[in-house]
Amino acid sequence: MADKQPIVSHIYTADPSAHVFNGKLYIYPSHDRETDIKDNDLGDQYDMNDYHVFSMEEVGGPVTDHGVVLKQDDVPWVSKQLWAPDAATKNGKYYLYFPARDKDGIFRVGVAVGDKPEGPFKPEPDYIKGSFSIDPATFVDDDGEAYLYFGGLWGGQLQCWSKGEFDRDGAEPDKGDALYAKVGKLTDDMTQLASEVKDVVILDEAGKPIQAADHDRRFFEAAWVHKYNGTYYFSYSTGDTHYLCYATGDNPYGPFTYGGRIFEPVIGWTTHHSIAEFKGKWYLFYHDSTLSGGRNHLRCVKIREIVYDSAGKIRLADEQPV
Ligand code: FUB
Repeated sequence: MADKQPIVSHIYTADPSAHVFNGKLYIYPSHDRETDIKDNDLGDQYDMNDYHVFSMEEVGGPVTDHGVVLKQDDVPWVSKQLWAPDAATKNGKYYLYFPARDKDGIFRVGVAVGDKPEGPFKPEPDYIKGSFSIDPATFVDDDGEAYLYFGGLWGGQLQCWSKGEFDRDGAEPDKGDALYAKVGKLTDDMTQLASEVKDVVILDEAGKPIQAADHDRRFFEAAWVHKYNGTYYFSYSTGDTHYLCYATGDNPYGPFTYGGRIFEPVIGWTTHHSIAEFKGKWYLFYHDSTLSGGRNHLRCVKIREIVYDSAGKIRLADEQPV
């Protein structure tokens, strides 16, 4: 089934992280809002200040908006820009992970805890120690171990951390190995990193790290991990070339080998997604800017079905194999 309509049109939504909890599909998106801030490469126009949660019984069926589940004013360490969130469950609790700028303007990842998938969520007083940059994504493996992935270039500040500490003037390299997303195991209570974060290395078909100049394939932002048939899929956005790509590996840390493109550029600058199985079918959750007539910072979440071929390669269900 292909569904190219926004899941909701009463508010702007983006960066959808989808999970199935208790047999229902939940989507944790960014909540875009109007602003007078002009578009720039740091993404200042993405000036969001709260989160809503959505749920549905069927893809294409009615969508419930559970309202505001967390807002900027409730998080003591945040100064602005509540960007792309994700959620996870463990030990009967639900966790909302979110990036935002701290009081020094540095992006960090925070977590808020709730009793139900639809929130509300109570934020921890400080950000997750050792976290930085944007776009947190969680993956809970079959053995119950949970991992936090994060990172995003340019406005997401990943390039500011190349030397291990924050350097406001850090720049994306134009040659050599590309910068990597980060991954760390979460503590059993899901609120801290259990260890130092590692690089999520993406290799090409020849086993060599993807190069910084390879803008069609290098990691930019929007990390997501899912597992299909025992294989770990690390998917991401290439940013300035606007593709959604994936790479596969045999464990949650990688390395991952580049596997191909899932999605071509959408209307709007950013592209950001998640992938989840619901009622026996697999779906790509993504956004574009069609609802606002193409305004980059006013986006809408949509859903498309995906399929895997016999080699595990992903394609959209309604597109012919190439
Ligand atoms: O929504 C703000 C930022 O735009 C996200 O964090 C990025 O992934 C991009 O979609």
